[in-house]
Parts: sequence; structure tokens; C-alpha cells
Amino acid sequence: MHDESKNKPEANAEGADPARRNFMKNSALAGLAGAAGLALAGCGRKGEHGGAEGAAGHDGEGQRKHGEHEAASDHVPPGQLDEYYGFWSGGQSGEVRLVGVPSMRELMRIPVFNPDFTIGWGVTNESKRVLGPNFPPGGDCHHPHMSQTDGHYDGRYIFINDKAHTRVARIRCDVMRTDRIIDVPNVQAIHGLRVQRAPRTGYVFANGEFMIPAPNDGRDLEDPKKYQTMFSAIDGDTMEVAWQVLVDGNLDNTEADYAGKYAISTCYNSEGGLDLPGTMQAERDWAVVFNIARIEEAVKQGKFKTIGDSKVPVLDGRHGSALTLYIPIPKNPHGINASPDGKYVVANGKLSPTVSVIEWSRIDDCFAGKLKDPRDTVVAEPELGLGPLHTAYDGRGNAYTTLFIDSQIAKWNIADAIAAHNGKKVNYLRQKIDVAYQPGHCHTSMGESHDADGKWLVSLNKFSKDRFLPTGPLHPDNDQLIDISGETMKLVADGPVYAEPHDVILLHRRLLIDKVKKSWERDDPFFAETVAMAKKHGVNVLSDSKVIREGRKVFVYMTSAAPIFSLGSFKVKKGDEVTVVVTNIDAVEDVSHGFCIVNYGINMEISPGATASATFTADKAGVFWYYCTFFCHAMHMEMSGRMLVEA
Ligand code: CUK
Ligand code: CUA
Ligand code: CA
Repeated sequence: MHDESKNKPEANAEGADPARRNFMKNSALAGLAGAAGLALAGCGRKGEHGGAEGAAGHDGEGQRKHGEHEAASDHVPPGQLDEYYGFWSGGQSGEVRLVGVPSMRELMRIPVFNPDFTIGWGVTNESKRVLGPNFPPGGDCHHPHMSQTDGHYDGRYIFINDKAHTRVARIRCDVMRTDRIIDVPNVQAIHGLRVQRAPRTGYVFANGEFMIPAPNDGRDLEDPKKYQTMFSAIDGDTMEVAWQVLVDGNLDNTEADYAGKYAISTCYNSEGGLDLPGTMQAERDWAVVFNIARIEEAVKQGKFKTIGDSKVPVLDGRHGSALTLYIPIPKNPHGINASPDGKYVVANGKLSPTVSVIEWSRIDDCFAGKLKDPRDTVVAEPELGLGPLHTAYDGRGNAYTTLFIDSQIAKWNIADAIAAHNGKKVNYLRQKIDVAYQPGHCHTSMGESHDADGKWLVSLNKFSKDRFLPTGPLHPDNDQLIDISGETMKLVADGPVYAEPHDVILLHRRLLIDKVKKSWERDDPFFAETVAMAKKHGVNVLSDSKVIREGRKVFVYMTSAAPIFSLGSFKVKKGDEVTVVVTNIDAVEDVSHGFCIVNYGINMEISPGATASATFTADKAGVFWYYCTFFCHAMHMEMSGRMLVEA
């Protein structure tokens, strides 16, 4: 399709065979369009290098021109810290991963929607209070976003969606632990998720992707015209759904402005289609803008209804509503990304080779009645290449858009794209770089805040193909690290990852380094309920070792200090409901203990200062050893005891 050799040296690095690249491209095209028997309407290319004739997108030339810039190194010497922390969504693994950038070293995994035996997530009572009593087997998380204050990351929380079970979770950044998970009512599959940037978070915005009957209780099964979905605003402090807005079409990704006035969501199914061809009929779908002040006012005035058992105010934001604005966007748009200068938001066309640049101030004008046609909010529609999915920013006026089908990232200039839209003869395209392969999101360092610093870009590629040693039929994804600090993008590293990080945020370490706790504080709410229970039993968890029986319920309290549990054994009767509470009184940084009961499915992590507990039925008689699972001491193997279960 075009001369692959232009993308040197990156594309010609070992293992990047141009012929295979074309195969990947064509198969992706077939997958997108062929399956539906439809052409990719509007995807014709004007030139070899996207829409801008003779653009600097010919990056081979670009590199010669600016050849003085050496790619930054991803090497972080032993003992040195990465400059950035990346919060990687774990996709269908249900977890969040903390990764150092540029080293791409994985520092930690934070279980969110997934059970995790390492720390006993889904085993301990403390985690079950977060997960709920009947927690589902996992989740599908896509979009991690940190809370903000006035458009700056504030280091308090990470919020993340669960598409698989229609939930939203909050992670405390001080202890890197999930502390709240909520179900979102009246909708199905939370996909897009973002935080309100100003004055603070504030709201967490969440898109219900799929359209369903309301209420979804068996009625209207065969009547898709009655299917609908809603946009939800969650109070990030209380984790309660504040309000929902009924929309036309479906909802894909969402974004917020920098002024605290609007949220905006893409819709790829304006058609209300039930299958792939059904969602690809219209040349334009839309982005829908939510006017937060008007919505809050309408809630205050009681202009809402509720659905079924839910008490959440539901407002009508369908076409004609004063609460929303529908901006036509070509075609099946996907990602939506606000520029860090606070002026623009870019909707990514997916089945159109374009992205649509919308100016927030024109949205003001539209809501004020000064602009009549919502399309007039679009101030540029640059053509970038095939399959634009997501856009990131460097804080220097440039945007970076992933091209899924082309397996490239297009760097383009926003001001030039607007000038070109106004008829000026300028090239907005700066460079295209090959990535391996099929990128979804890309993200820049600090790129979703006013502090976008334009140092690094990570491209989250869905396919790794032959970039790594074979791992069986299931391949890892490939996250590629790209230096964007100079004029030209430079590929620096490949990093295999377990499926499937959709999105990531890259935060400067200054946001977290002094705020993250190295041990638990004793009054931490995470285990406060367990400590309160002990108190009721007259137990001081820091010093007491006690077994307390209340009928068939047995409570076992002990402490851990390397290398011993304070109880060498305890006795219960078969059929008892047993609650073991362990408090780690080691105050030494990094001395975590684990408490595992063999053949009983119990393991929990107890880090310095923590109290952890697990409740189970002693349904097998006999001797069952418990032991410490974290190698904590030279005598760690000896850190054990016996649970004696009488027949
Ligand atoms: S989505 Cu997966 S690549 Cu869920 Cu943000 Cu676009
Ligand atoms: Cu405690 Cu190993
Ligand atoms: Ca569509």
C-alpha cells in the first residue's frame, strides 16, 4: 500500500518484516469491513501518506532533517527510579498494573475486579467488603483515570470501569488498593470512563455501552426500538451514582473538558443496529455533549424519573433536550480526547480516516444559541490514515493518533489542522511511525492534564505477532515505548503484556512518591470494621492472641512478627464457622507476611501495620497446617502453626 522502507530504522528492526506488516494490515481490514460485506466508506486515501500531500509524514526525511536528536534511553540503572509511574488497565484480567516508565518494569499488580490469591483478594473479609458478597468471577477494565483538581492530577484515586459486569471501581493511591466497587444501575456494560477535571473530581463519568430495554426485566425483548442506554455521573467521593442521562444511540468512550462544564461521549451506533452491518449504515454517528450545570439544575427541579428499584435520577437527554448537544461525527467514532490546553476535544473516526477537532468554546456558543448547527463546533477534520482510534498530546500543540488498520501512529499539529480546515495550504501531518501491530490507545506522559510534558508515548498494540518468543497460540500484547521529546518520534522499546491493556495513564513520580504509604496506619478504614469487631470481643489486635467461641462461630485472633505467628495452634470443631484475624505487628518496611491454611483455600497478605481476616467453614476434620506465604525471614519456612479440626 505504501513504501514501508520509509519507516526506518524502527520498522526494519529485527522481526519487522514489511511483507508481514502488509499481511497484518490487510487482515485487519478484512476483519473490520469484509466480515460485514461492506466497504470502508470514506477510507480512500488521497496520497501515499494520508491526507496531507507531501506531508512531513515521510518520516525518513524528517529524521534526516532533524537527525541530531538521539532517542532517549529506556535504561534505568539498578537502584534508580523510573521518572514515571504508569497505571495500566489489565483489561479482561480485571486488574490494574503499576509499571515504571521508561523501564517498562512491572512494579505491582492491583487486583480490582479479579480474585487474586497473592493478596487474598476475594478471600479476605476486607476485600469481600469491597467486592460485595456475591462478587462475579472477574471483570473487563479498560480506562484507568486519576482524580484531578483544576486539570492537574492530584494523586488521590484511580477510577476504572468494568465492562463485563457494569461496575466502576476506585483505587486508593496511598496504599494502591481498591477501596470501592459499585454497580451502575439501569445500563449494561460500562465502557468509557473519565473524571471531571475541574474544579475537582468530583464526578466520574461512565458510559453504558449497550442498549437494553428499561427496565431490563424481560419486557421488550424483541422490540429493539425500545432499547436505550444512559450516561452516568458518579460522585467520586461517596461512590454513589448522582444522576443518569438517557441518550439516543449507544455510548462508547467519554471525556471531560478542563473547565468542569461538559462531558462528551462518542456514539458508534446512532443507527440502533443489533449487528455489525446495522451499526455501519450511517456515514456519520455523533458525539453527545452533556451540559453539567443544566443537568444539575434539572435534578434540583425534580425533572427526572427513576427506573425500577433504582433511586438514581434519570433525565431525558435525547435529541431535542436542552441538556445535551449531538455533534455529527464520521463514522463509528471511538476514542475522544481533550487537548491539554483546554481548548479542544478530538473524536477519532475509526471507520473514517479522519479525526474531528471540536472547540469547547463553540459548544458554549451552541448551548447559548449563538451557533445553530452543532457541526459548526468542528473546527478541523484532518485526514490521518486508516482506523484512527485514540489521540494523545505532547503539550506543544501536537497530537498523536493511533491508526489501528495502518498499524501506525500519526503525529499532527492541531493549529495547522485548523488552518488547513480554513483553506490554508499547510501540512498538519508531522510524521507517521510504524508500530507493531494494530494499536488501540496511545498515551503520553502527563498527557491528560494541563501538565502534559511531551516526553514519552506508549502505544498499546493489540498484536505482537512475531516480536517475542512464541508463547503458544495466545500471544502477548505489545506495548511500545516511543520518545516524543524531539521533532520526530523514536521507537525505544517493546514490552510484552498479558491481555489486555486498553488504556494507560503515565504520571510523573512526583505525584505519588511521597504520598504512597510504606506501611498501613492502624486507623486505616480498609480494615477498620475488622478492628471494631475485635474490640467488641475485648481483643486488642496488636497484642492479644485469643480464640473466642460464640455458638458455632469461632474467632481466632493472632499477631504475626517475623518469623512467628503468636498462635502455634488453635482448635475448632468440624462445621464451625471460623474467622481468623491476623495483625502484622512488624513495623519494618517491606516485611509482609502471608497466612495460608493448607487445603482450605485461604491465603491473605498482611503487610506491615495491617490487620487481615478471612472467614470459612471448617468442613474437614484433621490437622491443617497454616504457614506464612511471603518469604519474610531466614526462618520463614518455620513460620507456621496447626489448625486442629475436631470431628
Ligand atoms: S477502548 Cu479498547 S482500544 Cu475500551 Cu478505550 Cu479503544
Ligand atoms: Cu512471615 Cu514468611
Ligand atoms: Ca454507526
